[in-house]
Amino acid sequence: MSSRLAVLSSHLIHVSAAMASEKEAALAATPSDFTIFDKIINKEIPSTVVYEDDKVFAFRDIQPQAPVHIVIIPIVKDGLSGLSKAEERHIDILGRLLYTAKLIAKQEGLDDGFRIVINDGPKGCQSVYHIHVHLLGGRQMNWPPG
Ligand code: DGP
Repeated sequence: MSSRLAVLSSHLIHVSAAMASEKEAALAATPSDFTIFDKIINKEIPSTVVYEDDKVFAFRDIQPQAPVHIVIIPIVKDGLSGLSKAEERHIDILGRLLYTAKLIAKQEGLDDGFRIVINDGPKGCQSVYHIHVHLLGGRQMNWPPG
């Protein structure tokens, strides 16, 4: 199989996982050093990029849960597959992700509020093991969350 075809077929497998319920996708996910988000950063897989600098990359979620749903990730995750793996050296990455979320919320016009979500592990419905922040907005959020 050509490498391009291999990338495409692994993406289709991943997208179909994303189309299953979030819980099923989370249970199917296996932590690995290299994830689909590396392909998105490298633009091997197209995405709608909303923000990019030398440390952070942000794109629209393929399965939006709100009118605005953006995934914000560090370009170098430094072993930070999820929040539960955080060590003190990751403080800069974690702070940068949240600060960038605020910048993007402003850019998206979410002046009346927004929600930040970090899913962690199978019970937290994490499906991609590259730390990421979800920025959701453009509708009234509910509490408690599901
Ligand atoms: P989580 O379930 O918290 O691990 O969030 C991962 C999110 O990533 C999920 O909401 C769907 C999104 N996602 C997965 N694959 C792709 C993709 O190929 N493109 C885009 N734009 N988003 C993706």
